[in-house]
Amino acid sequence: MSLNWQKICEQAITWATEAGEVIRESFEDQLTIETKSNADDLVTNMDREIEGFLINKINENYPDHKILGEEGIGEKIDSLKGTVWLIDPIDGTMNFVHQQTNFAISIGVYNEGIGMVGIIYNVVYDEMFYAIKGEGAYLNGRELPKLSDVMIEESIVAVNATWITENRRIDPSVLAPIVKKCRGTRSYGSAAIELAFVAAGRLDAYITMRLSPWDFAAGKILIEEVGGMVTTLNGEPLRLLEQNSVFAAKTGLHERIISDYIKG
Ligand code: 2AM
Ligand code: CA
Repeated sequence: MSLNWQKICEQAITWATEAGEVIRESFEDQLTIETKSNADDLVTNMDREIEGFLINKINENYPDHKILGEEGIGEKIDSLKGTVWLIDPIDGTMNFVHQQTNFAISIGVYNEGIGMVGIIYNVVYDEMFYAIKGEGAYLNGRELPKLSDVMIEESIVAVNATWITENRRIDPSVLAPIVKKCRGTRSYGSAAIELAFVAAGRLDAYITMRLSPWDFAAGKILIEEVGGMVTTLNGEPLRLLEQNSVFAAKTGLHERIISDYIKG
């Protein structure tokens, strides 16, 4: 039986909206904050509650689909066969904890490895970004225009200062010239929001050295629907079951940054 992607998109929007309501109502409550791999890698009771909420909805409606979620409540998956939901209940947990803004719910649905539905809900701004493969990308019901090219001198590039100072993943001298050449840089602290903003044309490019599949699964679908590119920093296809560097941009800008700054 073929799946109804329109219905899946509508359901995912409904669940993300409900989850967002729960998160906004939780702002008054005391959070339980724990650290994971290191002192800056945070998880709260809300991350777990929202992941559980989404997994229950998916399981109730699509018991044969697989789910990969950041907090690992779903099963471990090692292949993209069938239909796989990649979910991040709160992308930008540090923002959620410290600022109560600039975090998102990210849901990507892949079928046999192909991105079919992408949802990013910017919870505090009540901005629902969504796309169905081949049907365009939308923000709160309005279709997002196709992206047009821009010269680097007139571009806004999202990049975290981590990657321009000494770090374990990239020589800072690779990205520093891009920072110098572009019109301005921004960093929102939520990969999903940064990817949604590239799709919406608010950012021209986004570069980061380490994201997990649930951080970029939905954003990749949104950006590709408006004609943008999402690859590793070297321009290779993203591996959906591994951590990757991620480089998202308008198509011409993407090609020129790779040829002039990354491989140049
Ligand atoms: P998170 O809040 O869901 O963990 C912050 O710069 C962005 O990078 C956020 O989207 C954050 O997602 C993600 N991020 C932070 N630490 C990460 C890690 N160790 N691996 C992968 N992604 C990470
Ligand atoms: Ca998260």
